[in-house]
Amino acid sequence: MSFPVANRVLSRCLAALLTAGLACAVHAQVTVDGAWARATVPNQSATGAFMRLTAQKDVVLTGASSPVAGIVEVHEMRLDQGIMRMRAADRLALKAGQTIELKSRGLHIMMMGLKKQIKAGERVPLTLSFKAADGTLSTVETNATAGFAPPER
Ligand SMILES: [Cu+2]
Repeated sequence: MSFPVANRVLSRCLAALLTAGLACAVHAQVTVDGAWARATVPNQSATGAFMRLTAQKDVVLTGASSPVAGIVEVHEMRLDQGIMRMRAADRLALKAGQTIELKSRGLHIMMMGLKKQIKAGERVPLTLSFKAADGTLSTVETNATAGFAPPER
């Protein structure tokens, strides 16, 4: 079995295994890749974060949080009578083995009520919450690299 997730998650899994004997495979159901957040200018209150998500089994992204933002939501962009609008997407379904890309002008993680300026090069901690079809809840922690453009692949 492999754990293609951040070391932090893995170490937390190991801790859970050691202390409670819990199976931790459920924590490793989503891989986050290429996470970045758009850097902000002083006093900017909101920004977006983007990444690729690959689930090992069918899950739904139910929410997200970050210590640097008051509110974090999953947003989708919609063309509405010729105007691009964004709105909260309360459930984002991930199919097993299928990569979903959250990107500029598409699905994104919206961080609002920013508590500080996000400077290019900083790492922005994000916790993503998932729910599997059987009701199992899990979280994945990632660090989005701040910048004004997507990182080179
Ligand atoms: Cu948004």
